[in-house]
Amino acid sequence: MNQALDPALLQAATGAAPAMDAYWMPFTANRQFKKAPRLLTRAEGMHYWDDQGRQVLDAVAGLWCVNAGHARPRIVKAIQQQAAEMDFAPPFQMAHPKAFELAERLAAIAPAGLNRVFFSNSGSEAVETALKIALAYQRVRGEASRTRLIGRERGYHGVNFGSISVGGIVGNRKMFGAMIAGVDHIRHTHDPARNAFSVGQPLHGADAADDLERLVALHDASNIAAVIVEPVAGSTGVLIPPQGYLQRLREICTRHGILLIFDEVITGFGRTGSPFAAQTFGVVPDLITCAKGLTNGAVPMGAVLVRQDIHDAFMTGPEHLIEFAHGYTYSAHPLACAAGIATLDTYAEEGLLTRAAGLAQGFAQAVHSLRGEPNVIDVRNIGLVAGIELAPLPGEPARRAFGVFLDCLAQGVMVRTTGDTVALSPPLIIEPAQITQIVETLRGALRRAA
Ligand code: PXG
Ligand code: PLP
Repeated sequence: MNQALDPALLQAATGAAPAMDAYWMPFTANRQFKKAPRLLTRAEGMHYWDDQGRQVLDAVAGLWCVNAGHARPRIVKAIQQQAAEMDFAPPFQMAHPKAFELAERLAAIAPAGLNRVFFSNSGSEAVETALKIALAYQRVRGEASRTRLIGRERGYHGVNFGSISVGGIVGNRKMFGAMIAGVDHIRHTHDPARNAFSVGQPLHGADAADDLERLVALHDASNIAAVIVEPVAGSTGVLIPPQGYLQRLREICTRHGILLIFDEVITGFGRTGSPFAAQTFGVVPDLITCAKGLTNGAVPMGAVLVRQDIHDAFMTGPEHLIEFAHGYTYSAHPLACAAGIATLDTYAEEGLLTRAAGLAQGFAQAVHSLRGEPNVIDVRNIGLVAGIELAPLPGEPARRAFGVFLDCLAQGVMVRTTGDTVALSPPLIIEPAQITQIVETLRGALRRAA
């Protein structure tokens, strides 16, 4: 190519923005974005900087993942050192020491009994892996008729076919045909008529768990392998489980031999005030999926935490045979493992996995002070996560909240919106003054949007 016309060189020479045609952006209104791009170029601690050099307070931990804040030195160094020392090691029939170390470290902070760890590269893959473990486990324990999977309306479990099949967000499902067969959904727990503006866990709705009994009555438990739910539904707009709901779901699953999977991709790693939401709510599932905060968002990684006896049920055939035909080229990638260990070190050194518990009350007070602002129809919170739901503009769902997002960004605070709910999930290192900054910026944007 004629060097003078090489777009990359031209860009470097002129400092112009890169061409934007080739990149098909995920979960983005591509045409709208490319007309007015929002580019981040640097991050440290609680902040981003954009391509104009403006500082932006991060009120969502990137995308619910940077729980220790950005560019933490220990994590940066671990990734740099690992990249130089060993870039990749095959994970099938071979391994490297840090994979074992990270698995042990995860088992140590997981709810008691969930001490076996299978690695993936994202939350979606963790969910896919957990569903496959559940189905295969039912076979290896001699319950091969248990093939059905149950999700929940409004659930988000990622974007692969298993994930959207058990997921319950119509926009993520409607374009993709029949998905996987044999899936049902229990009803969601959202009940604004009775529970709007609940502080922490809502009072009403534990009986929503009884919907599982309806599906047992329809299919018979002998055909059901597992139920998957988010302990706190994040993506769908921060839905907090009603008091007693998760306990009741656990009890019904146990009674019928159905595995209970908690999808803790968002709630894992301190978001609710304990390492896992299972601990916050005092309910132990059979499997936990996690990702995001596992490496502080620095290297893609997911994991499934598995009850030991479920794992052990696979370890029965001839020793030279592969027990579970599943795995990814990048399972337990060395960079991800190095990042994960350094992340858990950082969490431990700074007490971050329980820090949200101490900040929760002040955070709750701050977000609930938005009650009464224009168009705020509900505020929901637990730990360091909150949803502020707005009345939609007539006939234009999601538009009002997106306007609020843009306004906050212009004021130097990055929130996230999902539908007409503004979601807050700041890094767990946040200081009270920054909680005030987020809430007051949001208040101004809500008033301007009215
Ligand atoms: N399960 C849950 C509960 C999640 O929140 C996934 C699975 C999928 O993880 P990956 O790593 O494959 O994206 C998630 C991811 C949002 C939003 O703004 C949330 C997620 C992803 C994208 C957007 O609500 N959570
Ligand atoms: N497609 C092809 C042709 C492959 O060879 C592989 C892995 O070897 C995959 C897909 C799966 O890739 P991954 O292991 O990164 O999920």
